Amino acid sequence: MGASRLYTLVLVLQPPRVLLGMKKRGFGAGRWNGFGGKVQGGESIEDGAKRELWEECGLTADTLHKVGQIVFEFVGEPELMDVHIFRTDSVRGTPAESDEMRPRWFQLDRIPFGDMWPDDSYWFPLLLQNKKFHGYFKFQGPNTILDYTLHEVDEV
Ligand code: 6U4
Repeated sequence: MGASRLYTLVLVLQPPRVLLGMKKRGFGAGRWNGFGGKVQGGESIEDGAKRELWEECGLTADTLHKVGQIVFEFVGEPELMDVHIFRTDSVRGTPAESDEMRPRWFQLDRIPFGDMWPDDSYWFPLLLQNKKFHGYFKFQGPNTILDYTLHEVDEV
């Protein structure tokens, strides 16, 4: 297994609520998720995360906290997805729909796991407990997890 590509994922977590976006097109369309995407050449991972948050729902975050890193393998795809996950509780602006995402607040006891990536059911509980984590998920297509590892870490 060879190359990987950097991605970001940002969760705006303001207990008792979390902001998710319905992905309207492309990879993961039809699922609720955090905001994020590919890191571009010349930008840091954190700057990429802030840019995607702004582009996808119009929010500005001054500070992001690293909470996790998950590598995703999709059987048949040559490139691994190396996803860096951030949390913030302070943002500026009002969530706005973009071409890519339709944002909506969810109560933490009503997170729509049935309409999210299946791995989210594993690591969201850690996020909500303020834990940091490293993970690896091997998918067969978009719905089936063949294998995974997930463990808490002190530093992401
Ligand atoms: P383009 O269309 O190239 O502009 P871009 O917004 O750069 O896309 P995109 O939308 O393909 O990137 O990024 C995928 C997003 O989905 C990233 O935020 C990472 C996230 N993601 C990918 N697999 C995931 C998974 N299994 N579980 C999860 N988030 C995942 O919770």
